[in-house]
Amino acid sequence: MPRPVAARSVSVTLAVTASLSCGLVSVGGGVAHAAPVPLTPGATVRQLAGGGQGPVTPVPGRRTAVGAAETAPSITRSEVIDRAQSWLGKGLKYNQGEYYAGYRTDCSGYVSMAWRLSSSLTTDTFASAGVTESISKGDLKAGDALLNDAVRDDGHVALFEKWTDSSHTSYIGYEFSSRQDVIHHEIPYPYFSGHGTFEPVRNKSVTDDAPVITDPGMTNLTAGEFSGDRVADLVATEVSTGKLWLYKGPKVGALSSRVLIGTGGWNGMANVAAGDLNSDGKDDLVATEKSTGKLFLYKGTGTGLASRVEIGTGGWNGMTNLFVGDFNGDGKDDVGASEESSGKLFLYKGTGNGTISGLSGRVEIGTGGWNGMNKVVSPGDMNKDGKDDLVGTEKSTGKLFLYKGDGSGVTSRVEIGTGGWNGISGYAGADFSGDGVGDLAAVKSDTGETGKLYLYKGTGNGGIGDPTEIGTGGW
Ligand SMILES: [Ca+2]
Ligand SMILES: [Ca+2]
Ligand SMILES: [Ca+2]
Ligand SMILES: [Ca+2]
Repeated sequence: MPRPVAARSVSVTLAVTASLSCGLVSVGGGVAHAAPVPLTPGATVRQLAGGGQGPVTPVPGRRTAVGAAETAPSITRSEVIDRAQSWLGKGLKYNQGEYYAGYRTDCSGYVSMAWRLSSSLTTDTFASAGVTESISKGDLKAGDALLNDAVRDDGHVALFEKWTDSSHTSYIGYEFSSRQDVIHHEIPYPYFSGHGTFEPVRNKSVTDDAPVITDPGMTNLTAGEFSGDRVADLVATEVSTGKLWLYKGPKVGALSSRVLIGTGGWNGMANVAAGDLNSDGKDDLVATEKSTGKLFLYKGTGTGLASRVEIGTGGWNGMTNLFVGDFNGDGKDDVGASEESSGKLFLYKGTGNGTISGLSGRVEIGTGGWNGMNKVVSPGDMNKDGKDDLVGTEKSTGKLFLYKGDGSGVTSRVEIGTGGWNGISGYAGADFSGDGVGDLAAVKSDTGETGKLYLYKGTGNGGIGDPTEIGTGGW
């Protein structure tokens, strides 16, 4: 997650102009701290640094630590940085005898907070408590620290975020300094001179964040009947360009049949789903704008899409698994989605004129667990009972399930794919074959690679048949 770096554009003089021994900080005689120095662009900042700390103090309400694993619970690097960031701008004043949110308001208390330790440890106890280990300069990553492990006022610690540039002579770090309070700024490696000996250390319980794997080919697959010829089409976003393409049926998946219907920006949209929300016989798209959480309707014109209309004012980033179909049996397509926070599945009833019911009018059609499902789509009717159905993948098992529509919601699920569907990077559902039964078009690809597109035809009894390759590459 990108974060503002307050000191990034500031011209910083890294020379320490005053030798500030941490020993100057005296608890009994009042804590010596200067007012925070405003970092205005172009300003030359006189670096005032250093630390010191009060005694080891357990965090109230936390289990008394008896081992390193309990002192330092597992935490990701991005969580450490987020926690460090959370104390910025709060106006907290350096004070070895004060606490905020259970942690001591000094250098080691601040790092203890960022690492979510069960005690505010001190510079000379991080290692002896089994929390930290020494690492090399070259191993430093976000959430590690530069530590002077001297006792009391001679010790200090700063959190490492990232190198300033490839020379690795200075870094951007967080610290609770005796003279500048909580600050996020550029620090010469390993630390400002005159403050003792610093070495790079790692909290052994800090884990690397899971890599963000992007789907490099086509993403946000969805399907519907856009061209008015009663043959379903596939719609997908090209990751490299953010363009939206329509792959016309019956040659769904063929590059030769694709038509540009969105010129850019579609990488900023999520939860793209298709259905006819204005009852004109042509399917429309709905999609969430990631930056605002708004839900938009893009009416299908038969040859492309009309300009978008806002149909949900916000909060749609908290919803996933969007699908469109008629799930209350009134002949009008509705929007369904699962709520990430509660795992509930909701139906937002379609009015037939392009709008849907709001938050107050939504109907719960699934009581929980839907946040454990992935890629929920409505391919139409899968079992020839005339009612739209849902298909989705269970994240924990990779199994594919059918949830039959019953006119007021969906019934209990039936397994229609025994596993491996987590390896499918995306799929869309519609009747591609023209037999009145919903089918799936799915991309099989290795992680981080493009793949091929396959058609899984609906059998008519709710299941799907064996895959047929319909897109040879780039998916
Ligand atoms: Ca329409
Ligand atoms: Ca309906
Ligand atoms: Ca059905
Ligand atoms: Ca079919």
